[in-house]
Amino acid sequence: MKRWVRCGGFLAAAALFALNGCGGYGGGGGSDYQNPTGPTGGGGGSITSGATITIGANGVVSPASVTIDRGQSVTFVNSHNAAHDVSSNPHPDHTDCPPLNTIGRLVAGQTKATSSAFTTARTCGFHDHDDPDNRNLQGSIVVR
Ligand SMILES: [Cu+2]
Repeated sequence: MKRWVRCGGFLAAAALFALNGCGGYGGGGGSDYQNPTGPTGGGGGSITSGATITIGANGVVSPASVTIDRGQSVTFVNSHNAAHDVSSNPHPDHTDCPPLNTIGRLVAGQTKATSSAFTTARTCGFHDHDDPDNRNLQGSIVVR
């Protein structure tokens, strides 16, 4: 009598002998865990940017306050001729709104969106970590 252990054969046999080393069953998925450092390749750009904040040529953020919906990111544009390090309040711990810290250092001319979304309804203040007392480089994101 022939044994029914050929892979891809009779479906019932395949199910019965799935543990017999046929492999390939139920191996899909497994890619939905959160990458703690944010997307690096695939998956980037899937978050909608709810607002854009520009550091102007005059070194002043504009607008200083924006409102976004939960689940959105924020885009920062550095049009100033110097680098800035966008970080969450409070300085120096940066603990209020972790997505803001994914901006980090922006060189002159660089545009960057937060790589994670704002998921908590709250007001997120930010500052330039290299110049934390400069009110021209401070602002807030209202997450609703
Ligand atoms: Cu800081």
